[in-house]
Amino acid sequence: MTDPELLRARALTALTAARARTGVLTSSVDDRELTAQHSPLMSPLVWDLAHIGNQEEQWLLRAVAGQDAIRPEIDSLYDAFEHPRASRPTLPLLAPAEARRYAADVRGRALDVLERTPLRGGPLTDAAFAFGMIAQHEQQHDETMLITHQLRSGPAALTAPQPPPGTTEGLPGEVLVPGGPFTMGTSTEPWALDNERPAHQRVVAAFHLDTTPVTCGAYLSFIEDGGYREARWWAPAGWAMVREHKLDAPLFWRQEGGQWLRRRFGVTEPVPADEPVLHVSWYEADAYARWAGRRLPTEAEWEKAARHDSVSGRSRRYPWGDADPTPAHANLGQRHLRPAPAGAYPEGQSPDGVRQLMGDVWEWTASDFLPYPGFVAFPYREYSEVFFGPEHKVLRGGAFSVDEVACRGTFRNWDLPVRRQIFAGFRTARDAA
Ligand code: AVJ
Ligand code: FE
Repeated sequence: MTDPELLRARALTALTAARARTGVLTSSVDDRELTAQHSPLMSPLVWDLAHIGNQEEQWLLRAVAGQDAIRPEIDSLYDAFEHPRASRPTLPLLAPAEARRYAADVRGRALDVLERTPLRGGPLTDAAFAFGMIAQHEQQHDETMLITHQLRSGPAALTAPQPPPGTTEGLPGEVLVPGGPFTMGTSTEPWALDNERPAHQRVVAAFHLDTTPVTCGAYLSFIEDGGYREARWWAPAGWAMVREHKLDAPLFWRQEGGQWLRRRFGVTEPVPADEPVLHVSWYEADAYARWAGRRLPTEAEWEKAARHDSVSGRSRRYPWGDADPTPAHANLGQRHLRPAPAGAYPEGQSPDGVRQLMGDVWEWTASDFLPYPGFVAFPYREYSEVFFGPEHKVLRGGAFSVDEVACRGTFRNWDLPVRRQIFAGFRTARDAA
């Protein structure tokens, strides 16, 4: 088992990094904006803040340390299943100053618990997992809050340095991923969530996968070829969505004087042709792939491309190997507030030469969100299990918006196929042979 002091240090680092990001996202706008609803799809930012504290209270202070509730009366306000997002602004939520105080109070106590609790690692029931789960949960809400920032109007509130350059020049358009069995999922990754478990064998036939995510430039060709006007490219429900909402481009794009512009975090700019396309629904990704004579990869194909090393025959933690991500491997952690151009991050490529599998944009897959054989819900059914079924599609690989604690080769995200506000793009595949 791992050294308990190392487990403690890892938990402390992850919790501290998450809270620093939460601080940036909740202090870069004023109190009025924190309590406003910027979109019916999202909570007010102040809801996320107190929900982060409330989950930490429930899972670290009460479940791990056996403490009594600090404020039992607020639990139901911050229960995501009791109140849909659109209704949250009408609840008697904690005001910004109160929410900050509450989250800080919980954190102070959680760090005391961390100091006193023996950590062993290993099974999910060990406290080491609970700390990792809470750090991930906060980072997931930091991504949710970043989506809210993207949806708000008004001048920019967040800034970040540009991502590294990249080019597809000299790269093949697609890569052959060999067929055969591989190990999908994990039974050993310490902070992997219930839906990533257990490790099991899957057989995938040989297929070709795009070397990089589909770019805005390629997606523009689909638009200009009348992609949004032809039913034959679309799944029936996708075509209905296009008609009902009169869609003609990704979310946040608009045309002006013959030029496509895109608004991002309060700044409008020309659509960059070499950047992975972002803010497309599953239906748009699926339609583009059909138009291109290709298809979306299945979730198993995506994971094989990202983790399988044909030399050792082993599945690794990341495309580049087992080492934790560094800024040279992938665009993660809101370090940059946009994807890097296609072809960036050569150090992060897979053994077969697939680039940008981790970070930059979440990638829609063809697959429904379903449990792996042997799935056991932990710590509660509402984390993953209640979402299993054909209505949610799986996204893989994480985006610039996701921290590395909430992203790995086995990590599974899911959403409805109509969703466009998430930081989602895609890449395409085709059968070999
Ligand atoms: C895994 C991103 C779909 O935001 O609904 C946050 C993560 N779960 N709080 C979501 C989550 C509970 C979840 N996603
Ligand atoms: Fe949550």
